[in-house]
Amino acid sequence: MHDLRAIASDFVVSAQLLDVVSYGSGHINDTFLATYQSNQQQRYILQRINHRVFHHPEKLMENVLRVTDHQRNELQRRGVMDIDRRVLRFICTHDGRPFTMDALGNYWRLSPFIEGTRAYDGIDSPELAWQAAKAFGFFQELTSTLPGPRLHETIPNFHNTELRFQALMEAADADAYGRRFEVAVELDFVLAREQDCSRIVRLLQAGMIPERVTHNDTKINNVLLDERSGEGLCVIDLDTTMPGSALYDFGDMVRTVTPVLDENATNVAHMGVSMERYEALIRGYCAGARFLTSAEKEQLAFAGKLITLECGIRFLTDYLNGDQYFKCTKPQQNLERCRNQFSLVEALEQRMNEAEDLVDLHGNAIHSEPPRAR
Ligand code: ADP
Ligand code: GN1
Ligand code: MG
Repeated sequence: MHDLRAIASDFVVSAQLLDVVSYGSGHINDTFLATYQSNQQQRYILQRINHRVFHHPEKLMENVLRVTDHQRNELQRRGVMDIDRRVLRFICTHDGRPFTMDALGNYWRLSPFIEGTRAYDGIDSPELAWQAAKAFGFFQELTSTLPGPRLHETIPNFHNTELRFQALMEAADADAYGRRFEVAVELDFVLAREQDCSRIVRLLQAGMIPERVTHNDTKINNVLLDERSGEGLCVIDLDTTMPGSALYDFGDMVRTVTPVLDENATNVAHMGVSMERYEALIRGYCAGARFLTSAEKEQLAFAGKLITLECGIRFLTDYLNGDQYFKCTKPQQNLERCRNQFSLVEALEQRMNEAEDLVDLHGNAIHSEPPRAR
């Protein structure tokens, strides 16, 4: 579909391109693994930025470079050695830009593949949950000192759950694809939780919780862990790094680390939550994000449920709108994804008191060690 060799040749890499293959499981961008040969093999991630979703890729890349440059400087200042394994780097084009455009108006970027690491689509181990959460928390700690103007909002109102609720209601009213009759149960599920959609947005608007530079897509496969030691090394997929709330980042970790079934599972009657991994997440995140205020900590447990509800709302809205946003490989996939997320919302609701107790127990302690295996 794309002339990947021609695109790759726009970037300054002094090696011969061997092959380019599709890579990863993201829902938005197109990701490829490009292998080059010089004295030895070198691998890179070649990525098409989805400009139907990200309307201003130049501004997006400006954000990403500001954030990664700052993080690199901070790590240097702190005497960290293996910085290239801890911060993404982007290869310039022959005319000095961090991305190229193809003849069809697509935007592409190239980043060295960080070897000896792994991104997990789901994890069983509390220790890895701790490592991932610590790395995401540390990412926020590093960006908290970002100088200069406010970052661009690459997708405005991305986590404004109140507006996500409204968008769903509008899609249901319009019913452009005649699918509303299939989703009556799901719409009732959301209507019963309308108040929840406003809670964090209102706290932010009232200044009760602070706006921070956050990642906003802290899915577990967006952090690279060291293949051998499991250490959380590098936070990736920085397209939505912009002003937000720390709660959204913690919430998305809960959404993707604690469920016993992954996001694509359809046997949702078996959905449940691993409280062992939940506890590890709280401990890891509070170890990395030492700046959290007590008002934020009070909402941590709720945030997990909220972001899961929001994600389900987004899948359902996209289903009603004819699957325009998330990549799909089969019919009704967005509806299945929505049902998966809503079953997780119910499972999280059942464990809410326990989750709140865990936040009370660990929220103020700084655990610098991963949890011990039970
Ligand atoms: P998407 O927007 O498609 O989710 P990501 O930037 O998250 O794109 O990349 C998809 C996958 O590619 C990741 O989950 C990870 O496995 C891998 N990946 C991306 N960048 C790198 C990198 N620099 N080094 C190693 N693996 C990477
Ligand atoms: C998308 O691109 P990816 O797969 O990391 C989406 C997230 C959703 C996630 C659900 C820019 O993330 O917001 O939570 O799918 N990214 C964007 O799996 O919309
Ligand atoms: Mg990703």
